[in-house]
Amino acid sequence: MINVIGLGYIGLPTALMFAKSGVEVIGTDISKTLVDSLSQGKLSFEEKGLEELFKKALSNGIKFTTEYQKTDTYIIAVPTPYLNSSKKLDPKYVISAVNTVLDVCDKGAIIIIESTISPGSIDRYVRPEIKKRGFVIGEDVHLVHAPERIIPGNMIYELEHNSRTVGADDSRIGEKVKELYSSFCKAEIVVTDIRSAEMSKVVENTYRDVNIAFANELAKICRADNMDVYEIIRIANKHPRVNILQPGPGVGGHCISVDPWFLVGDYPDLTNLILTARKTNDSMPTHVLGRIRDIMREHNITDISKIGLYGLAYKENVDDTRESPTLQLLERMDEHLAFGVKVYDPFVKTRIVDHQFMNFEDFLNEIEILVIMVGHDHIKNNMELIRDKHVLDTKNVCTFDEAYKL
Ligand code: SAJ
Repeated sequence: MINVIGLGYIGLPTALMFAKSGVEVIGTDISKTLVDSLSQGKLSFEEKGLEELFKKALSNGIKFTTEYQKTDTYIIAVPTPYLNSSKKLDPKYVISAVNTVLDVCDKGAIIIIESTISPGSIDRYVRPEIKKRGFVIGEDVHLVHAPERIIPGNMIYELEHNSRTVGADDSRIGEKVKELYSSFCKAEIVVTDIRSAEMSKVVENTYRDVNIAFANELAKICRADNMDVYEIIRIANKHPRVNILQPGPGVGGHCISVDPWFLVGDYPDLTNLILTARKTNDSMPTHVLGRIRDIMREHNITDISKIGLYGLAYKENVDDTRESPTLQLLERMDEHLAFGVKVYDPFVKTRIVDHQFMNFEDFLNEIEILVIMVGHDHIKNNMELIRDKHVLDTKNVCTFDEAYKL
């Protein structure tokens, strides 16, 4: 039996995959409301294929509880926020989960940390905590770091098909954990040490952030000369060794916009490129604001309430709004501007900002300038409804030439 601790965006699908594959799973979360609703068969977020996987896991007997279980394997997938002031990892949830595991576990238990942590965190925060409690690591408990790589929007497929990393102190324990993940992961599972597993995870997300920043900088360069950045990237990508990503209104989500800060926080003198990339991506909502002002000027529009932002999620076809470029943009608009601006997202069904509409047509009826902040399929399928607006298309999804670009 395994105990998966933290039933959020990563822990829940992982627990369900194990259960679907026939592993006995108990899912634990501190939120009683979440545990109750999962026990009643209600999911907490939307994701392609999750509903079906959930049904299968329930029929295979997965249980949800707020209590940690006595078992031999624990998977910790709790949040790892960073401290805004220092940009360093805040390990409080991981530490608290590890401590509660120590309260209940048997001798020889394996504690697998799946949460993304900054390189060195296990040495810095987790080992001292375990030692303080009088446990001998490698005898009383075994430590493993097994970060995930799944992408929201395609999580279930990627859980099965992405390669994974398992970092362990003891390679025999690493092999044991590899076998456990092989129950659902069909791709290569690399066994390494804990420091390498921590570092490679953060490096992967930082690589993507730096590459998106390059595309975003190109968008600014092309705007300065009134050139079409998408055409430039399309042509450049014909080169066999060039693969430029897509510019956009900013980088959101809880991974790519967060993990590079762990490196910047720990190695401030060695991370010029990474820091500049972060700043470039963080500057994109301000760039969008400049483009909105251009359009208002061009069409003599002064009424801010005629602006509509389409999309609150951090990217297409998901309902997750963490660090979303739209929220960053709203924060940066001065109070006067933010006051009247309208917002709509078909995936976000609870009201989280002022002037948020729940109906697309009502939203369109109120606005003259439509800013596409997220390229949901929904907007791609509704092009005919937006043709009469001044459209600022920050995601290059419009099929008509009149749309303004980044
Ligand atoms: N974005 C762009 N241009 C692009 C690609 C993405 O502006 O060409 C933006 C998106 O719109 C979004 C942000 O970047 O705002 C991040 O989106 P994403 O789809 O690149 O990545 P995430 O945050 O959903 O998931 C990432 C993935 N990491 C990598 O691709 C290296 C995923 O594999 C990780 O599992 C996940 O972080 C995580 O949990 O760490």
